[in-house]
Amino acid sequence: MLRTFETSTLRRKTDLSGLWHLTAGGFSQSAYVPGCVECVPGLENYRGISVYERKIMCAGNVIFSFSGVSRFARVLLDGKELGAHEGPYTGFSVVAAALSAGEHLLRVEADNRLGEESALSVPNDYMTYGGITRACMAEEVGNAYLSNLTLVPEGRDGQWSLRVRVRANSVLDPFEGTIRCEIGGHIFTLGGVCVPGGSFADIDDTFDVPCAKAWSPEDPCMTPVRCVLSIDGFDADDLIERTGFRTVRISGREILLNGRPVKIKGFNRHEDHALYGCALPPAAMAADIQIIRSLGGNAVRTSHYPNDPYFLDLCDEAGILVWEESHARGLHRDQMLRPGFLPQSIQCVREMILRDISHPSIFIWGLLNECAADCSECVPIYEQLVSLIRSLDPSRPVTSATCRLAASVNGKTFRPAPGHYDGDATLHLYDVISFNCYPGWYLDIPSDEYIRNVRAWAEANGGKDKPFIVSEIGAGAIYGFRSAARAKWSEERQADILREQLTGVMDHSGITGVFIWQLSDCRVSDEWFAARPRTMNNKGVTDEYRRMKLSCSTVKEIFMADG
Ligand code: ADA
Repeated sequence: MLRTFETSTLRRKTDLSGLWHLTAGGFSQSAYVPGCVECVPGLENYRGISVYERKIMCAGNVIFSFSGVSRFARVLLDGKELGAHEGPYTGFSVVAAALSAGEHLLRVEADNRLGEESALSVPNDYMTYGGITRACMAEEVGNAYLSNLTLVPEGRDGQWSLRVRVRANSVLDPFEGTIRCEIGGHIFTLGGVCVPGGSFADIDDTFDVPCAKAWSPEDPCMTPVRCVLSIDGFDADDLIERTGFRTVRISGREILLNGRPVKIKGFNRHEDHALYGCALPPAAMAADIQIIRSLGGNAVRTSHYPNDPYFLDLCDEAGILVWEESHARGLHRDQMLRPGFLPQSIQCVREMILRDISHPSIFIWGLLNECAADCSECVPIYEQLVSLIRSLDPSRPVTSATCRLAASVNGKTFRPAPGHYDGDATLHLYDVISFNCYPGWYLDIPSDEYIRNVRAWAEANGGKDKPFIVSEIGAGAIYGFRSAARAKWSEERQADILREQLTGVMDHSGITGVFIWQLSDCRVSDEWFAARPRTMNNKGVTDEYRRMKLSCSTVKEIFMADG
């Protein structure tokens, strides 16, 4: 299942989860999909093309949808290429037309090599796995079918309206039809479409929804919306998406959800697990949400890429607020100026927003975590991507997590390199200011003082009177390493540092929230950082198996005590 709910009632669907034949690195056996190639014994460090094959019974026009193939995918049916896709964290579909009824051979080539052509996926402080890492599905459709259904609620004076956008597509022949929307027993007509053969037509309409029930973290009420395409009085195709009626607005230094200020108590989370790599099964995703809740958290940041839509559905249903982020972590000037960087970033932003705009849990979009925001040649890239996000979705605020503030703020003397500013030069672009900081871990400064310095600097450099989020704070600990001396890397030391950091942050008036780095330990690319013990980022409050470290009770105590 790509989603937690049925997305169509009229299509014949085949869930493509299960055993496929995998050929990679001398291995030629069956392997479970979705899954990471690195979870196959013997392929733990494999980089190369993984060839997945399986037979499928189908007929007519078939849409093959993939939620995530890492990182470059080529899809073939009966030896003929249907399409290709760059980027591990957003999904894609390919269509096979007029298939004869019977058995067909589906082949997916997943390439996890990192190089010039993978501008966003580079060796990094997280692992880029390989394989068909998220769910996939085949659906039979007629000549006319729907796609790209998105829902954006708007609330004013207690009245709700819904903006619905949907695409009507023709595989081969032109058609005329009408589209209606069904919401909880009410029917709204979207209008007529006239679609040329092999082409598409978009419909975009907004209507009042008198029956709407609001969504909130306390009462995360999801509303299914079914869109139906009718031709000559027959229902030719349908699509179901869900919305949650809520608004997100910025007022001074506050983020308002349905008019009420929210305080973020969140966790950064990588899609990573000791047993599954980045291909967490639904039960493991649901368990992560339970851990977040049990520790008093109300939010998650999808550091540093768009997450599995199934996880976002679970967040919608649990009322967990989501900061969703387009893909990029810590890329420096030369990496940002590579020819592939901007086009791949634009593609990632577009695919993320088109796919995820309907999730009520997403309250903010993030981009370009700790990239070169202090470099004059890179600032225009930030400007372009922020305005793209705003044009695709004006209903949510935008932010970027940075760690670049003027060195002099913390008493260091520093002369910026040529072409660089002294600190982040992009804060004026955002609705919310977000800083990553590790006082007590990378820096020997009390958190309280550090946050005060950062805020004062941000206020004077484009962040005046804006909400302020501490988007990362944390310290490392190796699970099971206990030390009476509270030594570095011990669970005790991590708990101490988190207590000091969280208290310093939470006591600061005007802070809109904090995301702890991080929920669980995660694997790091071997090529990236040999100095990370175990080749893992060990700042999780749980380890990679979700075993809780001592810091969990510290976090819980502080999060629960804070209103
Ligand atoms: C950064 C970065 C994270 C992680 C963290 C750390 O702030 O955004 O991805 O690398 O540092 O653990 O040092």
